[in-house]
Amino acid sequence: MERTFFVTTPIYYVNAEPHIGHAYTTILADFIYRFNLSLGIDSYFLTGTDEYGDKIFTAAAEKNMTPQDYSDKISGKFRAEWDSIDIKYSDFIRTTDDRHKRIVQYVLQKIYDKGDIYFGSYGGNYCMGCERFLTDKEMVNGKCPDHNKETQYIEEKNYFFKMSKYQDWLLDYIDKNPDFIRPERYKNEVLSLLRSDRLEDLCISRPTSRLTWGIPLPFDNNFVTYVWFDALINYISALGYPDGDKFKKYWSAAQHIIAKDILKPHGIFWPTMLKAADIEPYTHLNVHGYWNMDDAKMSKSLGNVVTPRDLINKYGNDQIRYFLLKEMTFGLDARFNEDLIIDKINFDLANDFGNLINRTFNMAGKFFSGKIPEFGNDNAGRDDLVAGIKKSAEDYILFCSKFQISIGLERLWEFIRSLNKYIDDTKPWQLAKDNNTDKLSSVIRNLLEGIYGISVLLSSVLINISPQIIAALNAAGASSNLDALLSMNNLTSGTVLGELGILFPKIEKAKPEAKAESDKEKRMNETGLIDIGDFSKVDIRVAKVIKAERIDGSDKLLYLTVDAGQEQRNIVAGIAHVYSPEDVEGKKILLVFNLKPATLFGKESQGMLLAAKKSNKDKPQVIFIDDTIPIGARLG
Ligand code: ME8
Repeated sequence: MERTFFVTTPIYYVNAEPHIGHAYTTILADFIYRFNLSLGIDSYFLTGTDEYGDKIFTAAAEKNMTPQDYSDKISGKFRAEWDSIDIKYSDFIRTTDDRHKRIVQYVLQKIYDKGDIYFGSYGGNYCMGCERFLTDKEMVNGKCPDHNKETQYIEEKNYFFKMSKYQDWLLDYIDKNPDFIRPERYKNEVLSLLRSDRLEDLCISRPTSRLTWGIPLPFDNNFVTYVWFDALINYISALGYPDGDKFKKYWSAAQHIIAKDILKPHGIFWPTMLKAADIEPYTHLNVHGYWNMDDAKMSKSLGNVVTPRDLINKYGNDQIRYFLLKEMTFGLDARFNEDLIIDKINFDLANDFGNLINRTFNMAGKFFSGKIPEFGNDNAGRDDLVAGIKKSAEDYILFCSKFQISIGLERLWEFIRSLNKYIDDTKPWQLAKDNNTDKLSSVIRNLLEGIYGISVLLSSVLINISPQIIAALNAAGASSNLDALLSMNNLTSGTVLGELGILFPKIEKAKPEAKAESDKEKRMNETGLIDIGDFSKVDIRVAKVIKAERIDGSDKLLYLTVDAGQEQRNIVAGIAHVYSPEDVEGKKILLVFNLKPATLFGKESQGMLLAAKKSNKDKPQVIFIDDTIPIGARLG
């Protein structure tokens, strides 16, 4: 059967306008959709808006609008925003679409007829922001920790979905399909929720006496459907479940992308709902972290919301796509500020890729009148370049397929840097001086071929600039098939190169800050001292080692799973020659929480355990922490 691919974003609530957090998920989905298309896979990309429920009803009332008018307006803004930044979604679903309402009712009826929906009474703490009841464990000081708001105690008669019936099935399914939820930390989070408690049944209705803005239950019109039960079904209603061709074609290849905030509905509610409705589970749930504005969560109430369009107008669409995809390590939170964007543009795009293109095009202009030279007879070094692009391209494809885009891009950049080094090593200007046209032709041709290969591979990221480069190489009609690409022999000798100009202009940072920064660095260099601001950048937290195991092939490394409070982390620690796994299991340690992850012996280390040693010759002593200090406590 032909390979297919189906990617979804969450459908966004229409109580807020699109911001950079929404844009990230949507750009990531757009990237992965184009990336799969470029591999020749028949792909489909769904996004949309979530329009029912208390939250939307209240937001509309505040604006003196009907919920439908209000939803039309904000949903339109999402769609316009995505159109303006060239998001190539295949379908945009709204939960107020008739096609969606019909299917929600169909699924409800199906599960009801099966006996998995019953009528009962429930009292619980309801968070309006999450649109769900929170368990006691999820609340902190009587508040929802995500929304920092008091929950409301609500008791009423309602319909319930027998979610608990599917708890064991789900545990087993996740065990048997270890990549079902990825990265691993979120799988572990779902597993620990499933293992720690008996699942409660899910309340799936709201009485119309309290809320009318919802889809009526097909078996009792005194109730409307709970917004999460309705919203999750968008992923199949858009495909025309149960009989639609798209459902038949794409559902078996479904991959959802969400941020960690909505893990529970997607990791627990949704698979159990699918199971109850006799529908195959999705293939993967891909969970990314949060963009934080210099460590504060981005939110309307904090007034630090960044709109995608403003940023793109300022820095360019391709530049922002590259920044977002490169900066966030899959699964971890990332810091967002404009200095970081400027650094990525200046270093990766302007210095590395931009310079490579400028230098090569300039030399081709100067030495070959702007024409693509033939390969010469002396082509020393070409084999290394061919091996280099092969390795980079394969890694790029491998990591991007697993949503580890930032690692994939890094691998591609290794090839870009190697081409820059090839220029420095072969010194084409010297070859020209020596009249060594034969070797010079080979060098310039190899460089142009390399630029072509990179541009094709990057065309799902640099959606405007890659085609410009390819056109300037007169290669719009050349093969973009991977094997052809890796042969580094795709261009036509003798054709004239087009003009490119500066593709990635360098951006100057705001002066006063830059100066303060360099003054600070100078002071630090002079005195060896750092100030409190520098120290506070290091986030050190108390964590408890849940599991420790040796890493095959290394006698120094232990692989630890630690509970860091808000989340579990896996870390690689160089202590196996001093401590056995049993020595550290159950102990509390200090963890550098905001260290960029690194991969050692094929394992990702998501932080660093603190240990001390007097000199390099001594063995490390782990700093164990008194059991009275709570997990997650920050050092400072
Ligand atoms: O939860 N960083 O909609 P929502 C990264 N309607 N991603 C962010 C982000 C941030 N700071 N802020 C938002 C809902 N997002 C439901 C979904 S699906 C059946 C129903 C992104 O408008 C991220 O993808 O609150 C997150 O999961 C989503 O927006 C939440 O969107």
